[in-house]
Formats: sequence, structure tokens, C-alpha cells
Amino acid sequence: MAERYWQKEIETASREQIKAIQDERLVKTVKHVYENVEMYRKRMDEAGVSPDDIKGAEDLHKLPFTTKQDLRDYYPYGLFAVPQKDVVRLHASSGTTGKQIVVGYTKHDLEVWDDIAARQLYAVGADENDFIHVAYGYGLFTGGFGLHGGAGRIGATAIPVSSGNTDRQITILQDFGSTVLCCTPSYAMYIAEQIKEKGIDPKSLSLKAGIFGAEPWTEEMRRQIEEMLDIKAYDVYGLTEIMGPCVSYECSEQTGMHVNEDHFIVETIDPDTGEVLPYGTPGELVFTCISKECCPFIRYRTRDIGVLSIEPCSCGRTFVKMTKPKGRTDDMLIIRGVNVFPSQIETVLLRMGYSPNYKIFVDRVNNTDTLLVQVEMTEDMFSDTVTKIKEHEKAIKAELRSLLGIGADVQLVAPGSIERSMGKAKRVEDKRKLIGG
Ligand code: DLL
Repeated sequence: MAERYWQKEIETASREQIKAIQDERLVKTVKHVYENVEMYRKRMDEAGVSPDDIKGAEDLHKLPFTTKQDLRDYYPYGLFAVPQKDVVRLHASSGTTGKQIVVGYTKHDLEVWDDIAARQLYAVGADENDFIHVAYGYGLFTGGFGLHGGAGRIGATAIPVSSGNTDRQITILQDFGSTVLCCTPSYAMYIAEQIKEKGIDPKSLSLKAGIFGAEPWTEEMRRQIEEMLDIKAYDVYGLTEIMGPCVSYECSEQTGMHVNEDHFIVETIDPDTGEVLPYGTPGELVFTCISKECCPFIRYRTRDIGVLSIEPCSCGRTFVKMTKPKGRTDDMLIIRGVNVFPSQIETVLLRMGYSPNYKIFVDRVNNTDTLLVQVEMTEDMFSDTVTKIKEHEKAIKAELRSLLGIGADVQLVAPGSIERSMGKAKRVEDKRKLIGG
């Protein structure tokens, strides 16, 4: 299939052209926030930087960072850079901890959002002939409206199912002829399991692609979903603070997501020192909005860890690519001094043939951290003897020890017994935090 682009000129522009656009838009945005947002004016004055010092992207490092705490401190509208009469939409996110944050969009901001979602849809091979089944939540969460806007932009038929009610999702997939499924990867997996359980042949559906994001997932999980639903599964990344879904989008190569660099400048930094890192080095992703009117956050620290690459991509797009974020600095578990990402545990489990239905419990007993991984047995193990099950548990333990470098307890539980998620999965329970440790 020939590669198709929604906005070919910019998606395949030369690096020089992209840099020129970024320079011009950054200069304009910095002036905009300096003039209209008290926090930016104060921060820049304190740092001794004036808008005139910012001549292009190479000056970005002079600007102070913005964090989620800033959004909380200026809650709800203190960081809006336009008058309320120009704000046409609000979205919000509560995150896993703390007070929710609020962002606003002007008409222009929503148009940009529709365009970047349209780029994602074209990149997975969709066009006006497709039925876009949106099973991300609609509401203050950005997932539903984000992909919905993109579907409208390309003239496809949007099916705004929202999340939940899995039986109904499946009926709609069957009856309405959905061709592209959009939801979290954990929900896609659950839908796939239910389809299997009902004895429905995935080939009897019209689905051809999935756009899955909003939470970390592994390559192993991608393969399972692709196989179970008989589709191509693409990753999509974004966050409320920067826009919502489609800040970066995956293409036919399926090796990471192109950042929409005409709207966002991406950097990776050392999370401890704030120092900018070269491409190819894992670091915290930091985004600067350069075309937004209402909430153009400057050097927003995402806490997501990724790697950027500027290697040529077979799809022809020239935007920088980011790897799947392997986790968040604040999701990283430090267990007995060792850094552990839930995604590493997922990789081991899926490689060994288990499903991504697992739960990680961390606790502290007698001043020592404990790690327990619960995972569902496969259907064929269910009738195994206790001894046999113990052997399977031992095998997982050994694999985890070799990958993580620390010991973990493993418990195989009955198929279907771990709670399923219709949105973002919550797989970690760190009891140490509950007791303030
Ligand atoms: O999750 C926006 C979104 C909706 C993205 C639908 C993709 C699809 P928030 O609720 O603000 O926004 O959460 C943002 O989710 O900082 C990451 O930690 C995580 N995240 C988002 N996409 C991915 C992904 C939406 N593809 C936070 N892989 C981000 C890993 C992701 N983590």
C-alpha cells in the first residue's frame, strides 16, 4: 500500500524547513506567554531571560521548565493566555495522584488537534471510507474527543461509542463494520479476549487497524493484540497538558512515534539535572507548544521516559521519532535499590506466553521491600496439579530475577480473576506509599 499523508508537505519537509517553522513559532509563542501569562513573565524575569533573547529553537534551553505542579498552583485558569471569550473547550485530567489539572482550547487549537489526529488516521491507512470506532472515554478525558475530531477531519465515519459496556462494543464492531478501533491497549486486549470467549472469528469483523495509547504497553502486547484481533496495532502518544492524543503518532513502520514538530518541540533531559540530552539517549520527554493559543506550555516536563531518533524512516516522514515511553519517572519502582519498570515485568510475562493480565504489589516488611507479581494462568494450566503450578511459578521467578536483577514472589491466579480495565489499566499497588515509606 502506498504511504498516504494528511499534510504531506509538512510531514515530509526537510529538517531545515522544520527548523525554520519552529524558530518562527517559538519566538512568537514566547512573546505571547510573556505578555499574557503572569507566571511566565515572573519566571523569565527571575531567570534573566527576555523574549528578545529567544531567536530560535537553539535558545530553548534558556527558558525555565513548566511542571504539573504549576498547573495545580494556577488552577483552574491561571495559565490561560487568551481571554475566556476565546476559549471554546475545556479538558481535564486527574492523573493518578493529586488535584486535577485543567486546559483550554481556542477554535484554532481545536483545528490543530483535528489535523494532528487526522495525520495519525492517515498514517494507519484510514481515509473517508473508514469507520472509526472510538472506545476511548468521551468527556473531560481527551482520548474520545481527540480521535473523534480526527475522524471528522478526514471525512471518515466516527462511531463515538466511548469506553465500557464491552458486549455492546462487540455488537457494534460486528454490526456497524468498524474498521479502526481506538482505545487503550489494555481495553483492546479485553475486547479481544471477549471476542474469543464468544467464539467470534476476528476475521469475520471488518477491523483492520487499532490506534492504542494513553498508557505504556510493550511490543509483546502489540503482537498479542495484532494476532487476537487480526489487525495492525499502532501506538499513539499524548497528554492533556500538551493537547491530548496524537502529540506523536505511529506510522506504517511501527517502530516509534513521529512527534508533530510543527506544533511541538520535543527535548529529552536528564530528570535529575535538567540537562538536555543528545538524541539516542533515554531521558525525560519535555514538550514546548509552538502553535497553541490558549495553553502553550513552555518546556513542559512530562515525567515520561523516552528516546528520540532522527534516523530516516521508511514511511518518508521526517519528524523526529520517539520510542514507546518505557514508563514514567514517577511510575518507576525502586525496589531494594534497583530501578524496576512495570513494562519490564510485562515483557517477561508475555514472552513466556502469559496474558497481560497481571498485578504488581510492592510492600515493605521488616524494613525490606517486597515484590509480588500476580498473573493469570493460561487456560490449559487451569487443570494442572498444585506441584505443576508451583513449577510454572518458579520458572517465572527465575526469568524475572535474570531480567530485573532482584527476586520477586510470583502467584498464578485463576484466568479472568484480575480486574479488567476499560480505560487506563492500574497494575501497580505500592503499599509503601500508603504508609508514607
Ligand atoms: O492519555 C492522552 C491520550 C489519549 C493519549 C488517548 C493517547 C491516546 P493523559 O490522561 O493526560 O492524556 O495522560 C498522559 O499518559 O504522560 C503518559 O504517561 C501516558 N501515555 C499516553 N500515551 C502513551 C503511550 C492521555 N502511547 C500520560 N505510551 C502521558 C505510554 C502513554 N504512555
